[in-house]
Amino acid sequence: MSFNRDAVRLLKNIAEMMELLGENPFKINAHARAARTIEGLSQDLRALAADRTALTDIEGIGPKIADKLIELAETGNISEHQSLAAKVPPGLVRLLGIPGLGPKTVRLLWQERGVTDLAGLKAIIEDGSILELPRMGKKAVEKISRAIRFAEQDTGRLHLGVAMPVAETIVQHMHSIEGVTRVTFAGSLRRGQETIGDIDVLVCADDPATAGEAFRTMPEVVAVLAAGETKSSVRYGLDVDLGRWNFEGKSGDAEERPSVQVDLRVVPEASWGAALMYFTGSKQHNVRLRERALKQGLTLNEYGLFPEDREAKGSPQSRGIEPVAAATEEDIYAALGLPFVPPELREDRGELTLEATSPLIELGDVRAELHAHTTESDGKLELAELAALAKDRGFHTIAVTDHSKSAAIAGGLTVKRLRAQREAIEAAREEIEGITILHGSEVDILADGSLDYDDDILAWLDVVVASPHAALSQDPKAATTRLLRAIENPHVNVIGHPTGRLINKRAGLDPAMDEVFAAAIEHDVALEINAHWLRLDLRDTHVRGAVEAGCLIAINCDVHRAADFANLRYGVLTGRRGWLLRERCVNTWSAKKLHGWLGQKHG
Ligand code: DGT
Ligand code: CA
Ligand code: CA
Ligand code: ZN
Repeated sequence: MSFNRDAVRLLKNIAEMMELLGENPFKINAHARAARTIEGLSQDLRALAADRTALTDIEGIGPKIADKLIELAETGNISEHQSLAAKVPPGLVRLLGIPGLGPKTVRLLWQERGVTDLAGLKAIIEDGSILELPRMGKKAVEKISRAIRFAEQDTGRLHLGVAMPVAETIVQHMHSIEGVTRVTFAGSLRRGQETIGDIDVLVCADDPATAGEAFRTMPEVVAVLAAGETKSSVRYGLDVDLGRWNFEGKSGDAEERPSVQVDLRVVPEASWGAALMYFTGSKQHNVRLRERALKQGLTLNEYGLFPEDREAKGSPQSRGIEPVAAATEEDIYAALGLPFVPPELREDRGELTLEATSPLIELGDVRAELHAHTTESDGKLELAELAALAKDRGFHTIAVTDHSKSAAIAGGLTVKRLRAQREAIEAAREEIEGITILHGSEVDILADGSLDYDDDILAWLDVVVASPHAALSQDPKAATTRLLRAIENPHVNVIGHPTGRLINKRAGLDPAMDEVFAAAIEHDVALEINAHWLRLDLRDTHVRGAVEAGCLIAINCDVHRAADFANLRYGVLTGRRGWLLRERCVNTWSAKKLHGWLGQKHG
């Protein structure tokens, strides 16, 4: 549905350029709304574009937008888009992606100071002239500088949750190719890293040339970078909107379709395990394995684990030496005297000394969601829909945790609305059997660490997730004090997305994590791994620290819409990267144990 994708991109871009030109808000909104509508459509609009009425019948598409879609179908472009693009410098649109810079401000920077791109913005920050503009105080400018510094570190690595579905589609495609006997993805993606540089795919094939050809001619391939006998590399086009910010510094063209590099390697069936191990990495983990092999008089490469033969020249496989192990990863680890190391742990963080194989958390262990929003605040699901979806996933408990009153833009609930919600929940409990619906809140942790509802309200709820949402650029000391104060509240069960970071977008809080862990243990508070792939907060290294300190962890999807439940896997991957054992994660507990634990602080 490349037509829908192009339509969304162009309409969004039109809305942004209109904003920068200060045009009529209703017009801007009509384009933005149409773009959102089309994003959510499952039918291909190109098929409808011959029929104006069919287009305007779609809620969110008016007659003017319909004409533009027809124009796009007929000519491949929208003339209004082109005339706007002639007026608005492309670098300016990208500035909108910097947190703290709204359209009004960017417009002002452009009109009053001639700023047209990031370099221009940095120049007026440096010479201080930005401070002469209205609403541009020292604090606001410092915030923008920080956002710029952070965004400049953005390496263009892809979010885990964007890369994973792409890799799965490719794996599925390669499976369907005649003569392909094995397919999997490896690399950082298999290790569940929060961002991915490129996607690595391994296959076994009767005919490597056919497999390579099939890979390079996938419809989404936008460029072929390499086409060797056993190795191919392509750039694969993405349908997701990565935001304007991701393009800065790479291609000056905000219109260009985002893409990711995918490497394919065709490997021999007999050395599948060795190849999988090698290309899963990490590089540092592989180095440790090779060191260990050498100490045992063995040599490890992507073809197998071989007896070391220092005299001979050339690789062991080229001399027809039989490997000690090669077919499976398990065989190779075993031959090295090691238990199987799950991919998520292969980061050279001490995993080779791991003895006990107490069960790491797995996706199927999770039986409760403790952080979910409904239409009462900024969620898209009605209470009953939310409960039904949680039940479908086999959960025994779903906690409804809409936003608290300070989160005004997110539709935060006043105490009065919170009380009314209790009645709706009680009605839903009557209707829906087989799942416990808890009434909770995602209560804002305000900048000073106080919470957004009074203690009597927090006590009255069934569960409290306390999260920082605003003031996320405060200094580490203030951030520590803030989180400790929230943890100390006698009614808080979980700290939601503790740092508030957004991967590649916002650094978030930087508190003294050891103090946070100690307080969480003392006050019996679980720290959340927010499973959304933009957050993954706690991050893997924080989870590791928390687990080592002895904290409880919650893995929550922070559900806003049905699809968010599927993010759970990313939270679990992150937990595993932090060596999270099943029993330390409260979402794996039985209903009885979980409700008992929550109940200590409520009712
Ligand atoms: P990425 O793509 O930056 O997110 O990270 P990886 O870990 O997927 O790295 P990538 O794609 O460069 O290579 C995939 C794996 O292949 C890597 O984890 C280990 C292995 N590998 C690739 N190149 C080398 C190398 O030069 N030496 C060693 N020891 N291993 C390598
Ligand atoms: Ca890779
Ligand atoms: Ca690679
Ligand atoms: Zn939330």
